Amino acid sequence: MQEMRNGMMHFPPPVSRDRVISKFPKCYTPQACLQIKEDWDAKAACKERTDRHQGWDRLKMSKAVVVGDLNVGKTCLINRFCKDVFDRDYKATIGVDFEIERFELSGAPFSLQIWDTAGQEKFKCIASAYYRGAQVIITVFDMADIKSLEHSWQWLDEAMRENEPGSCSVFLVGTKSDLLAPEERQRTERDAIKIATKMKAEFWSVSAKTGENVQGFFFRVASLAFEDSVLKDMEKGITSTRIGGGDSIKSDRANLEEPQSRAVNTNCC
Ligand SMILES: Nc1nc2c(ncn2[C@@H]2O[C@H](COP(=O)(O)OP(=O)(O)O)[C@@H](O)[C@H]2O)c(=O)[nH]1
Ligand SMILES: [Mg+2]
Repeated sequence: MQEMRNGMMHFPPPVSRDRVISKFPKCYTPQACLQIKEDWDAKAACKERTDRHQGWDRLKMSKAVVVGDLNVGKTCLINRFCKDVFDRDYKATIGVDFEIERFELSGAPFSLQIWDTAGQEKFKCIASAYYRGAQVIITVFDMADIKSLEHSWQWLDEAMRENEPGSCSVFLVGTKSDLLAPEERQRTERDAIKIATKMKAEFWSVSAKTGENVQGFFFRVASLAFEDSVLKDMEKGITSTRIGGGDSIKSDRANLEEPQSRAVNTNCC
């Protein structure tokens, strides 16, 4: 992202203020979550990279694919987060397969590609390139249509066929929470939590119409994807720096593996 012009280094424009995340975002419910910790594991590594401007020249980007039955609310969910609108016709963007959202997480830059289908799910023929190389799979169902929850398994299977086991974080998202009476919502959430646990997925209940939990959900996706990619880099030895007071990466990684900070459902899929 960083380029040289007239011998000067150019950095991308600052991340918009509503995409700066300094506190590690919480899960929706600890009953079906991927991480229960409350702070960034890789904070030290990230901070050091940023301080030395290492983050900007190797900008991190993860791919998130959104899947689920037709009409469950996938496009509305993405539009609510990326454009803060509901039910407006953005069909003009056909041909553009994904949105890119730029974040600043714990001081480090990070981008999330959010892939939406152009309605191919109607024919159950989404191209394999859509799923390939995803770090995040967001399986969406309509909380007012229990069949779409049952179909989540098929969508997850299809997405996983194109990805390595253990390479993705999976989210199960119930949309249209605004349509349900409180008792019905509770019942549906209980069913969804059971399925999410079996899928090793993190469950969220959202409404694109009211905006409820939409930002919280995407902040969580971005934060978990970011951490995952930093930790994977560290495992591959890409971060060759020493962290903190001279601790080696190895001992730092040992710290990361302390039980209190271990994920409940890590390395899902
Ligand atoms: N009440 C309500 N309706 C929604 C919500 N999200 C989407 N919808 C409606 O559900 C329909 C399908 O939404 P869309 O995003 O196009 O579904 P997609 O096919 O999964 O992309 C549209 O008529 C939306 O207005 C929501 O949060 N609440
Ligand atoms: Mg759509």
